[in-house]
Amino acid sequence: MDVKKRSSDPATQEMLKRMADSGQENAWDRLEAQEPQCGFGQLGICCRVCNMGPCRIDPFGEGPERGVCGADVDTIIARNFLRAAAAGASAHSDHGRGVVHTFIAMAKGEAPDYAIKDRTKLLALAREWGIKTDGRKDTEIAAELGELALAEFGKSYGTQRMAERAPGPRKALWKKLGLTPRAVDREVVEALHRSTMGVDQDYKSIIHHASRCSLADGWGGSMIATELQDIMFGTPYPKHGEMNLGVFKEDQVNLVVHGHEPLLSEMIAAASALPELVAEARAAGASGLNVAGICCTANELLVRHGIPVAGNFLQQELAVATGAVDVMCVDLQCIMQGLTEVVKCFHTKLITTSEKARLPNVEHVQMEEARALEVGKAIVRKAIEAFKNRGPVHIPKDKGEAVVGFSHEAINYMLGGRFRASYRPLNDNIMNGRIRGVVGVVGCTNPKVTHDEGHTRLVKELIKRDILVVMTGCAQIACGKVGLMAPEAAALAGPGLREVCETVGIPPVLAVGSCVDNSRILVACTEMVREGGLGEDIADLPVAGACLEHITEKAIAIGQYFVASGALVVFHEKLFPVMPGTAVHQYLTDGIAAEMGGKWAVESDPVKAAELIHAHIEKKRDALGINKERERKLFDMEDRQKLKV
Ligand code: BF8
Ligand code: SF4
Repeated sequence: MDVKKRSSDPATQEMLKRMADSGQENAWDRLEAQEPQCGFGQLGICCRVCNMGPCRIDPFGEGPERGVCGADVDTIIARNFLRAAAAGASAHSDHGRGVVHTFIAMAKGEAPDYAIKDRTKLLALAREWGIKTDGRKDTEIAAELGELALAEFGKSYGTQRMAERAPGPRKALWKKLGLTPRAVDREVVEALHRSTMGVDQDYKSIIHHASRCSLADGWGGSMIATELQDIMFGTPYPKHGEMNLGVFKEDQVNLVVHGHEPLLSEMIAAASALPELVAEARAAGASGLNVAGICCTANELLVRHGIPVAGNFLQQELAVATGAVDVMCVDLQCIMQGLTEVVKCFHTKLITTSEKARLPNVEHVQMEEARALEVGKAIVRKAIEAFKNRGPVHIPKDKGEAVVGFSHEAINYMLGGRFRASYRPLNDNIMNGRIRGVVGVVGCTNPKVTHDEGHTRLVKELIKRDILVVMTGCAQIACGKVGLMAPEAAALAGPGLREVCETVGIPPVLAVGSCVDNSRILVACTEMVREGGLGEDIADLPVAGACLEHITEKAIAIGQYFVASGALVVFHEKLFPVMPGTAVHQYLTDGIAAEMGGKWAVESDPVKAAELIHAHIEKKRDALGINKERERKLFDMEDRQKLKV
């Protein structure tokens, strides 16, 4: 086993060796056991939509060219793509709906442990949605806002309210193309309907709906999740954070929160700070209580409270294998069933908390919003109890220091200051060329490629080229671990970006949050357009998105909503589930740009991906006419030098 091929992260390499020596299995081992994986599946050319199948198309043109129903290769790929986007949109949006339910309960006084933490945001969103705010109690406003937000998931008529935020030309384009997202549920149901046997069989029409359904996620379910979480838990502002397995403390009770919905983990974090529970932990022989996160629940707590992150998706089993985790408390999404096996080798107590995400033979403590803090306390007590049974531990030393929490409001504030918060300085620095553009590097970590390496190498290459990077998800954790989100990382940036970072006091890589927080990037792009000087639409901006290690269907939904919002999105060539050389591949990576301004690109090599993105950004700059400006300035300087001679 070559651990360096499996991961570029030293803590992960260390734990991989340890697990191998102890005969414990993890995702990399199970991937090896699966090999060779089904090539048809990888290329998206296997259909099991109906029971005349499963059908597969021969990629070499020697076998069948159509499924039993007559579906061709493009239809089959597009249908699989649409179903993935719909599943991804469902996951983000069902998380969003869960948040709205708790939000309404909070507003009605039925969830007393939750409160309005960001009143400014509550009022701003209420006004945006036409809710009367004068002379009303905050909770009254919140209750009305919550009901309107809930309707966004299932309303019978109309389109997503959040989509109104998009730049004017983008909204006009969506309207013209019939892409303005309606209710989230409707888009998802229609996606499943269209992709059943014998319905939509024109690949462009199928991808068209993948756009609409994904837009209902980005400009709907995800954005609602982000906004309402901000109101209830606070909008992120810059703070210190630490990331990697080295955040575990040998002498403390370590409680890991893992998943995506921060509703309960917020309460666990609050409970762990209560003096009575700290005293109980001390009485059990620990020096304190240490809450750390994994996956996007981690990102949520990190950007709002600076709670440490133990690792990203592929590190969940490794965290248990340190022997230092007393409780691993999971909510939903990206929770490997493999955890149920690895906990058998340790004292670690695995606890599920959402009725939507159960694991066989695992203790379930149901999250209840009416008594959420009590549930949080009960889970902390279970961790204290489990601590007493702890065996030997092995905690890798590695951890990265970072400054995190760059919500779009924080970027506004950092750049413009309290009294003139604006994106003007960012736009100016893009226009004067110090910053060439902005790229969102997001998404998962996949064992099929070297863990973390795609993200970290790509990001280093981008900042070297004076491209500001914004991050979410597991990619954010990958880069945080290696110090790319520390202010000192400015030293790795090109001279222009470095100058801006040092002047403003930001790192060259900004941690924005969880995967639903990709909606913050949509809002930031819209603000850049609104600020002026960089075109009229997101498609005009020198921006792009990238994910070189994607796993989940959620990543497909995110990619497609960025494409349909006008951005270039780069995925790893071998992980993109669309067979090269097909009409649908050609469409997604080229033809779609003529309609939407955005498109997909595929590239396996992080350096080449950075070059591709840089070239795209320079093309956008040329089109905006802002590169000419720079050339003129350089010419002026030369002119002056000549004069001196
Ligand atoms: O929603 S990046 S592996 S944890 S899916 Fe999952 Fe992918 Fe990580 Fe967050 Ni996003
Ligand atoms: Fe085969 Fe068509 Fe059924 Fe798919 S829908 S399994 S291609 S018959």
